[in-house]
Amino acid sequence: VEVKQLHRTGFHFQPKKHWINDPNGPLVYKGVYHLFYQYNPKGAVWGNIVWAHSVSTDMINWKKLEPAIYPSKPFDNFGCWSGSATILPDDKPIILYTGIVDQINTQVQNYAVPKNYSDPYLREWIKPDNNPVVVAGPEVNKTAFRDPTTAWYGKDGQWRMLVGSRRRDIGIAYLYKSKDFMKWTKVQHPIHSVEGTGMWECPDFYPVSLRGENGLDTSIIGKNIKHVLKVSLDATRFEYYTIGKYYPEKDIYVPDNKSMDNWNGLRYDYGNFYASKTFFDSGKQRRILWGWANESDTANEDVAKGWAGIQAIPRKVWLDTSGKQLLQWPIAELEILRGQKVELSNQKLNLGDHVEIKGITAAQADVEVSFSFSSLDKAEPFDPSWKNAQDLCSQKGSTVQGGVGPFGLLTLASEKLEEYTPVFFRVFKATDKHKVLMCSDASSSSLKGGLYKPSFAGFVDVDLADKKLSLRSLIDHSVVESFGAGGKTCITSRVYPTVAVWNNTHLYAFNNGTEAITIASLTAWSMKSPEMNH
Ligand code: DQQ
Repeated sequence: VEVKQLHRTGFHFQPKKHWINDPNGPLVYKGVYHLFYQYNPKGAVWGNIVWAHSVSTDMINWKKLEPAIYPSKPFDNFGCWSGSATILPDDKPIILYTGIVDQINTQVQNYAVPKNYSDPYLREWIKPDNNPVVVAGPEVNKTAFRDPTTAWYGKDGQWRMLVGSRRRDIGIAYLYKSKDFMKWTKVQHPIHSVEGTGMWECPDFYPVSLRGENGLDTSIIGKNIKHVLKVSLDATRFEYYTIGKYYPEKDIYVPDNKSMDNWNGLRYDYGNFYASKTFFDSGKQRRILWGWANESDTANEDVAKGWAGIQAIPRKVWLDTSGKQLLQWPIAELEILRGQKVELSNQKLNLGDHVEIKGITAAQADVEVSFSFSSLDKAEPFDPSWKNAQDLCSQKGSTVQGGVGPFGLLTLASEKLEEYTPVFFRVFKATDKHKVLMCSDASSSSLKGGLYKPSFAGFVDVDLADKKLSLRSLIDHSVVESFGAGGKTCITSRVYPTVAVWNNTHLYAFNNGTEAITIASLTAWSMKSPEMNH
């Protein structure tokens, strides 16, 4: 008999057991979505890495297949690390991935192709013997040379792709070109590099439209387009992206701002979200983002649980009308899991109030709420020396009284609030405009010791003219994945309550600011569990 696990997720992607990390090579083929991911078939810690493989028709219900790529050849005997898929003409998927060739982790780039294109599940993959197709040249650090991107096709008839790397502490995304996908040559200049950022893992590079929410095929270039370059910084375990302009003739990318490495650098997620990757969903004309949310308990606890790591809910990603940042939103398909629903409207929250949202399974829920207030006069002054949102959130948590805010949700809360993960806003008055802080604070999430309980936070670049702020939180036992202001700022926390579990979990809305806040509308749903890699 299997023991009912307290922290296993209900609707986030995970295999039945063992360790997972990066999402790899997401793609859609003949109407079937494929997700590969870094997986240890032997245990709940990192090691023995293969590309596990699952398929779905909605990215919510998943069917497990046999691993697609696993060590078996001299060019990948010591590991099959991250990589990406590209759809070649005539709808022919091909994978580029990093092979580990020796004990010192020398890295090369390999390709793999489906054995049988008529199988929509693409169960078997071939790694031809002309691999590897890219090896590090003498000027490249061969043990820091990995994670090839999806390739894009230029007007000159050549494919291009990036490989993440570093030289000393300079983070680099090398650019390679090929006519036939087999013989690749390094372009003299990298697509981008930034001093002081260290190893760039899992780069991603793709076009976004200046108009509307539709995604673009990775090879699209032309007018009304910007490009996004994202990297995962091994040194901090955070990801950063820039929006900029790509000049295809010169193969140069110029970011609009140069904030890849500092506090105001843009992030998909200001919490636990790493090694992410996007793909173009050609059927629904949208770009989808997958990211890995690691555990924040100890390795011993992971071994005891028998599993570690989840994938965040796939998100649609597109450019905000400002052109200055991306927006993200859980894919619409998630809504098929919505069950029992409760609604609230016009509920006032005075200083110190907390109101319970009853009638749903608070441990596994989807909550959408719109807060309003009548004035910003009481907003606390913003000290310009506050550069780091996370530091600010750890000083000014949900129990520290404010002016406009803190207000928001208390998720995964025990009845007497010995444990809770607050997700909330706090509005400050800066010299020119207002500054909005969004927090997902794990510091009060569990009575258990030895956990990593950061006060994750980001600023929200939002116009408060309408005096409203919206929040959506996906709550799933050990995950709280939140979307502020329609997806402008997103934060994922991994938490391990000991009292607030299963039916002992509660959900509250709260205000701890002197300005009264109104819940203009709130809808919360119990979430069902999909088929998940049984
Ligand atoms: N994980 C993979 C690497 C990648 C890292 C190894 C990022 O390819 O750089 O499992 O989490």
